[in-house]
Parts: sequence; structure tokens; C-alpha cells
Amino acid sequence: MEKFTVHSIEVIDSHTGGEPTRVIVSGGPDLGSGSMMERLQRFRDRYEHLRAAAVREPRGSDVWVGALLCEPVDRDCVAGVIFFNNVGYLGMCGHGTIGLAVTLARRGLIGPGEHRLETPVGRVSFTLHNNNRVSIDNVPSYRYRKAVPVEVDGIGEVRGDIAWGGNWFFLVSGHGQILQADNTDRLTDYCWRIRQALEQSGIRGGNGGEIDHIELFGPPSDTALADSRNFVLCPGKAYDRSPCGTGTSAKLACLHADGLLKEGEVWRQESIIGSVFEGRVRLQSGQLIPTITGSAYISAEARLVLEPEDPFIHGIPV
Ligand code: PYC
Repeated sequence: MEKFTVHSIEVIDSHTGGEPTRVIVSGGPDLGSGSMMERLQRFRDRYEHLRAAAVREPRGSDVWVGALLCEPVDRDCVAGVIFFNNVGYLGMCGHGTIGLAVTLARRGLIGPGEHRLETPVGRVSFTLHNNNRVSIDNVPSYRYRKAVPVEVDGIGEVRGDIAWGGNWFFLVSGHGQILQADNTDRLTDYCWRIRQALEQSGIRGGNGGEIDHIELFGPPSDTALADSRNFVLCPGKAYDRSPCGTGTSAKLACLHADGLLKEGEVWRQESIIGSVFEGRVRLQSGQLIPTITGSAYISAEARLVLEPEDPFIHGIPV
């Protein structure tokens, strides 16, 4: 593997409803030209060590999502972006896009208004309302299969919907679990078992895509605040502190498919720690476009230092 000699990487950190995003603003690899999906492949083939250095311990942790800014193919777009985490890459990331918007504003690169962004799974747009509040128009989202049964080791049969919101999700209600922040160890174990069972049973999303996000739903902490609370287990076994933008999009697609959410109606999705995204859907050329609104806050402007002698220069392997 070609090594990219990096000594420091400039990053801006933010959090969206408690879920962190680390945007690489300089010092990252130049992935050349081509679509964001082609550049993601190049990132994966040549610069895995840099992904790991940026988000894994000791410079990050399992919970971080990183975002590499790229030159867009289409000059209509403000940027291209590749999202990644402790174990790999994300097609799209909702909380990350909200964090990225606030980061670009912080750098003086955008002002309030609508902006377009290229991702590996398609073009999205976002509206910056003020320094912190952002709405994203996500990629077209849909339910792929309803009430799919899977036999889960130590649990028994679990049924869930498979839906796309920019990543593949398995959405489960009626699980009997307590969706509270002091129960995350148990929820993590429960969701991880489901994830493994889906893989072992060969249950996948469209085009054979791996279902790498598991999402549990339950009642909100307060019906004045939200319509539902969720727990989302991410691919690297960390849980999303935010309500998950792509996961909320998948939920909206299921609600709409069941006739429970009309165009323009608001769905307020609460996370396991109590942060809330507002979601609504609209139909465009027969496709369902979710809009997710949330707030992000800058938490650090920093330079990650990679000393060649550091035994964990490229992160602690997971
Ligand atoms: O907000 O879409 C999201 C997301 C995906 C993984 C973590 N957050």
C-alpha cells in the first residue's frame, strides 16, 4: 500500500445532537478526479491508514464520523464529501452533513441559503438557516422490504423493515427493550446480535448492499417534544448520539409507505440521549425526498499531529 506521508491534518470538529463529526479541511489525501464513489474506492485502496488515524483512538474514538472534503465534479456543488468512521465508509451521513454545513460556514465558505453537495450515493442539498440550524434534502429514500423475519441467536425471531436512507437500515419496533441512555450496553448487544443474524442469514438490502445500521424505535420521552425515540447502532458498534439523519430518512420512508406520514407533515425523531431531528417528506418525480432539520455546534478547531515514531500513528486497530 502506498503510504501518504502526513505530519499534520487540520480538522474542524462539531457535534450534531451530541454525535461528533470531524471535517478534514487540509492535510488529507488528494483523491484526484472522478465521481465521489470512484474517489471513495481510491481512499479505500490507498489511504486506509489515514482514515484510521483521523477517527480511531488515540486521536478519535469509535463514535466519530470523519468527512473528507473534495473538489466537486459539478461546479454547482459547494463541495464533494466522503464520510467515514472507525471501520469504513458511509454512503451518506445526515448528522455529518449538518456538521459539515456549520463547518463550511465557520470557514466563511458559505452563507445562509441553499447549497448542493456531492456524496458517493448521490447529490444532496442543504439549507443553512443560521450559524447552527440546517435542513438537508437527502437522497431518495424508500422501504425495500416490510416485516422481514430473522432468527437471532439468544433472542429468537425478530421482525424488521429494510429501508434505504443513504445507508441500509433494519428498523425494529415491538422489541421489548428499554430505550434509555442508561441501557445502551444492553441495546448495543441486542442490535449487534440482529446485525450478525442478518449477515449470517444472507438478508441484505437492494443490490446486495450490506445492512450495517440497526435501528430500534419506541415511545418518546415526552410527546410534546417528539413522536418517537430511537436507538441506532452504527457499523463500528458505536451507537449514534443523534437521531441519525439517514436512519430518520429510512423511518420516514417506512411511515410514508404505511400511509402514516403525508407529504409535508412533521415527524420529530428523538435520539437515545434526547436530541431531536425534525423530518418531513415530499415526492419528486415519483421519488421520496426526506428533509431532515437539526443543529450542530463547533467543538474544536485543531491540528492532528502524526509523528512518524508514534506506534499508534495510524490509530489503535479495532
Ligand atoms: O446521521 O446519517 C447519520 C449517521 C449515520 C451514521 C451516524 N450518523
